Amino acid sequence: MSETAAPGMDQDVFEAFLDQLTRYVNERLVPAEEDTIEHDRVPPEILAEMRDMGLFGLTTPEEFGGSDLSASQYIATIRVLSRAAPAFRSIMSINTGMFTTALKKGGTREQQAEWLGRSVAGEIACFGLTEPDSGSDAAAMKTRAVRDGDDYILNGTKRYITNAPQASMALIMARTHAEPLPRNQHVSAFLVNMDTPGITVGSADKKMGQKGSQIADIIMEDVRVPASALLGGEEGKGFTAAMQALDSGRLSVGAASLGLAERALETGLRYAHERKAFGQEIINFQLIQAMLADSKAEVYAAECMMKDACAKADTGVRISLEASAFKMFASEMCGRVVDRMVQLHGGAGYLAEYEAERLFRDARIYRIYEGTTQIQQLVIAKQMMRQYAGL
Ligand code: COS
Repeated sequence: MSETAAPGMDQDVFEAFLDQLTRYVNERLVPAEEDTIEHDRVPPEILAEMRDMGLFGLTTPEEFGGSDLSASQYIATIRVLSRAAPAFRSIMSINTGMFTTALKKGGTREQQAEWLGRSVAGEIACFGLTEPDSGSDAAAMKTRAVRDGDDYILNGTKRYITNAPQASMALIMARTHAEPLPRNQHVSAFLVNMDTPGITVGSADKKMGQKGSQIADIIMEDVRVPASALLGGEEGKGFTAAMQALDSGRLSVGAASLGLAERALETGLRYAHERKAFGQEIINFQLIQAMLADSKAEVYAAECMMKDACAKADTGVRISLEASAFKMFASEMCGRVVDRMVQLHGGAGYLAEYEAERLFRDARIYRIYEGTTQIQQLVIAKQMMRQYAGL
């Protein structure tokens, strides 16, 4: 049997990188959270540092200037980064997750060279799938792309688009057929410069949490792009590209949920050692211990799922079931953990002064974006039915 090299970066080099990143997260990003939240943006000097560290090129092949991490390495990196406020992951993870995945799996070589090169250099990307009238039912999108000579003309509105205000590049999913086609082949994907005439970005939406990460509408009115903008050079591949990108994006949201849950648990454990009630630290009370223990066990379960799903991804097989299962469990788990940590804090848990309150708000979106828990259930069940049918 021939030995195949493990995918990704040399493991020793990767571990040294992860140690360095862990220090950066604790010593630089966590102290920068207040500024990030107050001004609702990642501070420019931190963004520059993140670019210099190569964080925008984590998943890009070396030939295009990236580090070509394996899925296991990349998702481990996202988990570490997600111990700090979510904005730091959000600003780079559309590049390294959905945008890069779609290009790697579906882009032509010319498209990869141009757009992955720009992504590695730290130009910010966004991913335009959701619309005012289509979220979970992604294929029902209304945005149209109509061929006009050597160009396509795009019209439509994309909604809740992470990083839209900062992005210079977008992957926009649009209908190239007015009527639905089997397997959603009416959808195509386009690589679009955000400064193309006809594109307007709405003002950033006010959200429950995740301050520092911005979302907004992208409005397209007669946006003319060259035919070379069509991902893969072929119509009808956009839905598959989006779903493949989401498989990767869901691993990333699972890891973000895990990182946030770990942070919340540390906060709770610390508070339980400091806070006194009935004459002693509350950590001595078994009902407090139960909250911590249940949370720890669930964090551990999510960690095991993450490692297993990523190990499968590293073999190159389709991991829709595992990505959805991990994303669903980890995000729901994170919701339970942050809720318990607020409870453990008592009245203090409801105050903005303690970070348990922010973590509670920040966690809520993980059960919704990149596919709600209910959508993950559908994906998992569909894969189970396929396996049952022997497909
Ligand atoms: N990998 C490769 N190809 C895929 C794929 C994947 N993960 N998922 C779908 N496809 C392709 C396949 O060709 C599939 O046909 P087959 O199943 O016959 O092979 C085709 O796309 C159609 O897929 P499906 O039948 O699953 O499409 P549905 O219209 O039933 O929609 C859901 C599926 C609902 C799961 C999908 O619309 C979805 O994920 N919605 C949520 C969108 C979302 O997460 N939005 C969040 C915002 S984006 S950041």
